[in-house]
Amino acid sequence: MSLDLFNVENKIALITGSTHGLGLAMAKGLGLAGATIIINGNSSQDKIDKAVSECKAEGIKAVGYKFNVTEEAEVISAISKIEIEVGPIDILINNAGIIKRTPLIDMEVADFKAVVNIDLVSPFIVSKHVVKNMIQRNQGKVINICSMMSELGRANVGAYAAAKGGLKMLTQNMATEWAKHNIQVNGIGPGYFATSQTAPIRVEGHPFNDFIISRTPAARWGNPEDLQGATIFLSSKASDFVNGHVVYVDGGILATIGKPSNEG
Ligand code: GCO
Repeated sequence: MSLDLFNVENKIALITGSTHGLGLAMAKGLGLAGATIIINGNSSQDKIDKAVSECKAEGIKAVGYKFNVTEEAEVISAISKIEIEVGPIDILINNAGIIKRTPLIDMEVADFKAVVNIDLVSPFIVSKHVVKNMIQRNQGKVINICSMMSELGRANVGAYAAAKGGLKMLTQNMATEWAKHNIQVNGIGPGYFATSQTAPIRVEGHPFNDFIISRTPAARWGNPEDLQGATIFLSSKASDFVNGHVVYVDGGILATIGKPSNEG
């Protein structure tokens, strides 16, 4: 079997929210496989520049663009600039997202809307404007970063679960509408990974840390690099007939109801 199937050499990949964490890890995975990666963030130019420098130090072709994925005018302008200055976007990874851990009964409506706006509405906004060009070229790859919360509820992350559950269905609808243009839309559902987002619940001895270790058959938190294989698969020819699926990279969490605490 030709490894050309997984070739992303010289493809151009935009990864939203990729200055750190899983977004940066997925970007590096594609970059180390030969793609040109576009780092995006909205918090600070310094963070974008640092991420780009980090990639370049590893021999990765990388450029950075600062824009707010929730603001359609900024997205339209940024995509136009990228396609002129870098080239046509072959791969879009909608990774930008936030989480707010608050019981629903206590959650402010504004906070609920903020989570949904970034985690669900922005993949729609960015995809709509990137895919317009992919349709013209009759090819493209879109990957939406879903979550365990695309399938399961968890106390105190209701807005996030609503958004990520919606993102799974949006992935299926995007696939339904765009597959005829040779655009494959799929998702990646990370399990519990060691990132800044999970740092507060990953502290040694934190009840949630112990819970995740026992709830995950692999008995460990994911490392961001664990996502690079699925990212390359869904970004390459190898997935040209894969549409609307979420590939869960979760150490087995969704495969099991778990085990009694007294079982080894
Ligand atoms: C949480 C975690 C999760 C993970 C991931 C699981 O508070 O439950 O932050 O949301 O980040 O999304 O797939």
